Amino acid sequence: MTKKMSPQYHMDLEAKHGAHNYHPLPVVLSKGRGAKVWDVEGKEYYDFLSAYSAVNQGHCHPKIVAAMEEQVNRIALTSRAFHNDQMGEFCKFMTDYFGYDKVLPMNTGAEADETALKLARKWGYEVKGIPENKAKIIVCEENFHGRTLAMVSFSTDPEAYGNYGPFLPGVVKIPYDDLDALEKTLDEIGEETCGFLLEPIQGERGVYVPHDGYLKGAYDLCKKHNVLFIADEVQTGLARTGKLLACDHEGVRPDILTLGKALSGGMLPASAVLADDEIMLTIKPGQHGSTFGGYPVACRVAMAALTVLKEENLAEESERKGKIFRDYLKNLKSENILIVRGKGLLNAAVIKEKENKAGKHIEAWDLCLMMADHGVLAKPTHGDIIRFAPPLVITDEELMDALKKIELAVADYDNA
Ligand code: IF1
Repeated sequence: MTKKMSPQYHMDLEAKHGAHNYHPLPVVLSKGRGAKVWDVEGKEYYDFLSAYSAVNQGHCHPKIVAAMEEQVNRIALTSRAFHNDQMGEFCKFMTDYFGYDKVLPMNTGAEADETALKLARKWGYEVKGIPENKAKIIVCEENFHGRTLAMVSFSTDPEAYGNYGPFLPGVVKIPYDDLDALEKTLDEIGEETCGFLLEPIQGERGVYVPHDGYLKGAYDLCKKHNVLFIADEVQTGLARTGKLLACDHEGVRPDILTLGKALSGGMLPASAVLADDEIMLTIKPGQHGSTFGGYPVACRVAMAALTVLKEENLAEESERKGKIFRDYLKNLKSENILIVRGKGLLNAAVIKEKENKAGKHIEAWDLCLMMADHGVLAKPTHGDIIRFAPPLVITDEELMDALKKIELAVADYDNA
């Protein structure tokens, strides 16, 4: 084996010269196709993370790659100082696809959520009539909306916000999945509140699914108090949970919708905010934007990525395969799998920590290492939860094969 091919070589380089802001599983990937990835030594794995749901359409989807290649060879970036011949097509495509008056393109999920917050505040002052600098936004405990300062100001996770203060004012945090808390808070501060921001399923919390009726109930309370219902579908959107949007499960149409991740099928950072004119047109030229937001490559890639979702019925596929996945895991009846939950192909299992026969404490991380040995990649969250989110293009055969490998890893864990 040459030095360049050794996984350790790459991990050492990264540790020596890269910031230590992540703790990845010890695998070094170099190729991906569909639901599979390969490491630098050629070992094959099923990808059960999908880059946190950014590659819903599968790795290197040929139609998305083709769109990207064609565009980068013509013109990649114009900035928004000039028009380009993809932006208008993209805006029409997006607003038809999702049913909103307007779209505002950004790059990352955090930027889309920042944009939603800025829009909500502008709307709060200019349409709702909240007195200057008094606008409040209501967010949920245990949320994850990104890593910018405003987004970590929303966070209740000390890992995410610790020693990054001072934080953004005007943020009110309430428990998730609690309509009474929302009602009480709106009764108190509804008049100066511009928006309520939530994830339809809390991803980082460990795929925490709220009770049926929560989204609709929250939406109705927002309407009663003239507060914008803002859905962060950066992770849950784009067919991941078995519908195009997770809000579709309850027939709720958010006032502001944010998308990211799979909007580009994992090709590049592309995010978007959708809203109707009353909200979106409060931002005037020069008041918000980004160098790369809506650049020609992202526009082309996003249109291709969204076309693939429909052409390949990925929402229906996600719904159907998600049921197969959860049923299989539940039927394992392992004493170490405490809970299996999720919607579509966004799932998680709560893993019991234990002592192995050598008296060593083992937990979800160790099960992930065992799964990697058997050829399935997934990542733990919060120490005791494993997220399972394969690309939605995974075939039935591949899914059964992956489930058998997961079963072997669970048996290793049970017997450890
Ligand atoms: C990391 C979690 C997933 C998100 C929602 C906005 C963003 C995210 C609902 C920001 C990002 C990521 C980022 C990734 C880990 C990850 C994650 F575990 F932290 F929660 F997916 F489950 N809204 N989620 O989930 O999007 O700015 O990153 O494009 O390493 O931080 P971004």
